[in-house]
Amino acid sequence: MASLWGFCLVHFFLCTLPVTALWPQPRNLTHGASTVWISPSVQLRFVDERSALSHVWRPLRDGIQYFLGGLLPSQGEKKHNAERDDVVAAFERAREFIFNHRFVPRKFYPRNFTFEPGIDESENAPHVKTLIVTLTPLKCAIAENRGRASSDEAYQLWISESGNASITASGSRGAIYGIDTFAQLFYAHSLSVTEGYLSIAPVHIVDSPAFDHRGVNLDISRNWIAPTDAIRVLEAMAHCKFNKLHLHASDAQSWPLDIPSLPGLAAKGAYDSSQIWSPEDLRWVQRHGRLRGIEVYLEIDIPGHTTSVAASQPELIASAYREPWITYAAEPPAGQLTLGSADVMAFLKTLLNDLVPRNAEVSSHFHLGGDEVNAHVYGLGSDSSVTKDKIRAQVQKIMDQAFAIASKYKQTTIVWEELLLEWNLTLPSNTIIQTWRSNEALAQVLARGHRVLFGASTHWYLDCGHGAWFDPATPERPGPDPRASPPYMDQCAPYKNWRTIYSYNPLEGLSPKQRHLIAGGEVHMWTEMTDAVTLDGMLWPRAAVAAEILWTGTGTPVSEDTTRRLAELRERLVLEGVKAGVVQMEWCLRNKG
Ligand code: CP6
Repeated sequence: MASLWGFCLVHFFLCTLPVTALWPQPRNLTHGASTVWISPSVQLRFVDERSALSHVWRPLRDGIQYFLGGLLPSQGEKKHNAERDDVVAAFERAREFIFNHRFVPRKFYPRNFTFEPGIDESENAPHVKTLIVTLTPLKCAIAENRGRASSDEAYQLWISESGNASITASGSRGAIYGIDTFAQLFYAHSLSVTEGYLSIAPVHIVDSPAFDHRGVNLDISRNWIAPTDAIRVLEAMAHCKFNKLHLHASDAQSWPLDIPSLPGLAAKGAYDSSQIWSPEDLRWVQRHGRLRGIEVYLEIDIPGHTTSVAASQPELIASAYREPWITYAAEPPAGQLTLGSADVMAFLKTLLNDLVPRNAEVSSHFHLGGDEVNAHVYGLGSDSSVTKDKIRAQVQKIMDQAFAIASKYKQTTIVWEELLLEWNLTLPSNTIIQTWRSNEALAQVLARGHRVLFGASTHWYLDCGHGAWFDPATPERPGPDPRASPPYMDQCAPYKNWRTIYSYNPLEGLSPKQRHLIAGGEVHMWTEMTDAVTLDGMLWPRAAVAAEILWTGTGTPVSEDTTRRLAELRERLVLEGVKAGVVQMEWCLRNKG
C-alpha cells in the first residue's frame, strides 16, 4: 500500500523532471522512483492465451521461449504463428536497439567514455531478466481501452521495482508497440543520462492510439526514392508508431514502378533503368513494413498526374507535354488520361489487375489518386461542346472501373478530396477521402458522410516543392503569375518547422459526433525538391511530430519537455542511421540535461 502512495500520476506536460524520453507520449503512465536495470541477456517469454492451452514452455531460439499453443489445432493457428514470429522479431530488434548502439562514438560522450550495459555496482540491484509478452483474447484485454477504435494496437506495460516486466496486448501489433516503448524506456539517453536502467519503477503504461490510420505519404516519382531509402523511412516510422506508408508510386514526371504485364511503363517511363522498383523490391519493402506493424500501400494517381504513361503509350494521354503547361497542369509536364477511350479502360484493367492483388497481400487500402484534374486538358474553355458535366461523366466511368477492380480484391479505396468536393463524383460509400487543401475540406467531407484522412498542406506538407518551378526570375515562363493562384502555391513557404507541424489541430471546430468518421491522417513528403540525399532531414524529426498527434489526438501544448523528448528521438534516429535534422544546439544538451 505504501508504495502505492509513492505513485504519481504523470501527465507529461505537467511534469518537469525528464523521467522518460518516450515518443509518442503514451496516453497514460504512472510511475514511482526506483531504479531497475536491464540485463544484456534479457529473455523473451511469449504467451498466446488465444491459442489452445498448453503448459509446455518451448525454446524457440536462444533466449526466447513461448507457450506452445494447440493441443487441438486451433483455427487461427497459422495467423497466430505469424503473429508470434512478428513479436519475436520485434523483441530481437529491441534488444539490438537497447544494447548495440551505445558503442557508437557520440559527440555527447567524453572521448574516453566506455559503457558496460546493465552492470551496476550493487550485485543486488534489480534487473529485468525476462520480458513476458502475453496476447490475450479481447474480452479480457485492457478494459480501459474498450471502445477505442484500435484495440488491436493497444497494449499495457508493467515494470515492477523488482524487475518483473510484462506486456499485454490482444494482438501482435499492440505487442510490437509495447516492446518499442519498453526499448525506449531503457535506451541510453544523453539528456536524461539513464544508461541501461530506468529510475521510475514501478512503471505502468496503458496505451492506445487516438487514430487508426497514422501515415506517411512518400512520393517516389518526382525524384528517385530507392527501395533502400523506403526501408530507412520504415525503420524511423516504427520508432514513432506510424502504421501506414503510402507510396505515391507514379506521377507525371516518372513511372518508377515495374508492372510486369505492362513492361513498357517503367522501361520507358522511369528516369533510368536503374531507377525502377521491381516487384521483388516492392515485396521487400512491404514485408519490412509488416514486421514493424506498418502497412505499405500504393497509390496509382489517375486520371491526372499521368503524363509518364505517354512515354510508352502516347495515345492514352490527352494534351501530353502541351504548352503553356500552367494552363493544363499544376506542374510541368501537362497530360492526363484520355477520356472516353476503350484503350484507357483496357490499360487500367491490366494495370490494376496486376498491381492491386500484390498490394492486397499486405494492405487493405489502395489509393486511386484523383487530385488536381485539369479540365482544360479536355477542352473546357476552348471547345464549346465540352462542359464540366460531360467531363465529370467520363471521369466517373474511369473511376467506377477502378473502384470495381479494387473491390474485387477487397480493398478499401482512398482518393484525394477533389473527386468528391470539386467533381462531385459518386464514390463507393466506404471510400476514404484524403483531404489536403484545408481544414474546411475536412469538415465538408464529414458533412457528406464519408470517412476521411486529414493532413492539411497548411501544416503537414514537408516539401517546399514548387519553388523551383515558379521562379519569378524566369520571365520566359508563360501564363499567369503562378504565385497568385491557385491559393495553395503560397502554402509551401515558409518552411514548416516542427512547431508548425505540432500546432496543427485537425479536430478544430468539429463536433465529437463527426469524430468517428475520421480514419486518421498522413503527413506528406512530395519530392519535387527532395531526393534520397536530403530525404532523411526533410522527413525527420518533423514527421515524428505528426506521429505524436496521430497517436495522442490533439491539444498537447509544446513545452520544453517536448523539445527534449524530440531531441532524444532524433538522437535515437541518428544512431539508427537516419540523418535526421537537428532539434537544438549542443549547449542545450549540456546545460539543461
Ligand atoms: N503532387 C500530387 C503534388 C501535390 C499534390 N498531388 C501538391 C500540391 C500542392 C502542394 C504540394 C503538393 N506535388 N500528385 C496534391 C495532393 Cl503545396
